[in-house]
Amino acid sequence: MKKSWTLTEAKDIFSLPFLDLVYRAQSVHREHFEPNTVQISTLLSIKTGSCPENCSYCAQSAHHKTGLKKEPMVDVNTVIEAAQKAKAAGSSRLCMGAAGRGPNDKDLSRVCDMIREVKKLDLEACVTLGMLDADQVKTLKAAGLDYYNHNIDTSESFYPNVVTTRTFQDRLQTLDLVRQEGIKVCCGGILGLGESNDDRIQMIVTLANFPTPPNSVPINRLVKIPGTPLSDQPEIDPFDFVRTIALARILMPSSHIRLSAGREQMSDELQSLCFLAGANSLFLGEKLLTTQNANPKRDHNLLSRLGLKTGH
Ligand code: SAM
Ligand code: DTB
Ligand code: SF4
Repeated sequence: MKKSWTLTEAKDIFSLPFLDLVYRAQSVHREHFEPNTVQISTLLSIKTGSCPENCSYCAQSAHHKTGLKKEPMVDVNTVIEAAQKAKAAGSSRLCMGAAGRGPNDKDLSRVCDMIREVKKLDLEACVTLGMLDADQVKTLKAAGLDYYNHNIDTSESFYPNVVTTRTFQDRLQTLDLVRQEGIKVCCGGILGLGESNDDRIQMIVTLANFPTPPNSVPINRLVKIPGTPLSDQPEIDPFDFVRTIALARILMPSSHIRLSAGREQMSDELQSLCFLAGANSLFLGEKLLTTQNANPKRDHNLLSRLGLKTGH
């Protein structure tokens, strides 16, 4: 039977001396993955801005004045071009993100066309569209969707500090539907929202205790967006950031842990510590959804200096 983690067990691991923690995470990593390989995904925003949700970190929420230009859903050709470029750059998955509480029928049908085109290019397809109902999940599965991204973002108790237009339970419900339909789950969160280490630990325990842990766990470091309530949020202690990655690796040994948003503002050394702590996936490409990603040249250079290969 799958192990269910308690908060106390997780806190004990998180509080180990830093070197013991990283050593343990790296040991677990080596038992489950080829140690010098990172999986690469590329992001594309397919519908941008004017979102009715009030996520306090997000550039796309209509509740904040971020100056972002609203863009309607892109056409399928834009996706094909982005997918070809991503593949040529060494990416194995295209992740398409749409602003909004959930998709309408017209959007969903176009997203299904996009998924089919991405799959034709022999890339994995991931989408993140907000809340879904059971029929929408079935429609996406039928189109060949590999992964659905839907983050829990933080602990259940801190969640109302971050967004109030939906609940943590709403998030879990969509995730259950996706899992039950046999679509792989990509689910993680953001560090640096003002949460405590206990919130970070609780978030990782929640993910690890899902009926099956997410196949992919994106750990984002807050990208501070001017005009959002979190624009002046103090920086998270980098060692606490690495500790959270290590905990995720230890509690979810077979999941890909993705060092996601926020890499542009990280040193090469901090990113390397994250890899040492078990992160084995990243977003490659000029842009995340609305903000700059780490420069691809810098990324290729870093991977080469560390002797890291790209793969699954
Ligand atoms: N609207 C959909 C949703 O909320 O599920 C999909 C897009 S949303 C932008 C995807 C995820 O990106 C969020 O759940 C959050 O974890 C992450 N994210 C958004 N803005 C961010 C920021 N400024 N810094 C770090 N991560 C961010
Ligand atoms: C995830 O966890 N991070 C990605 C992806 N899933 C969709 C998005 C990061 C967005 C960063 C802020 C921006 O570019 O707007
Ligand atoms: Fe909308 Fe998603 Fe941004 Fe929240 S995170 S405001 S749901 S686009």
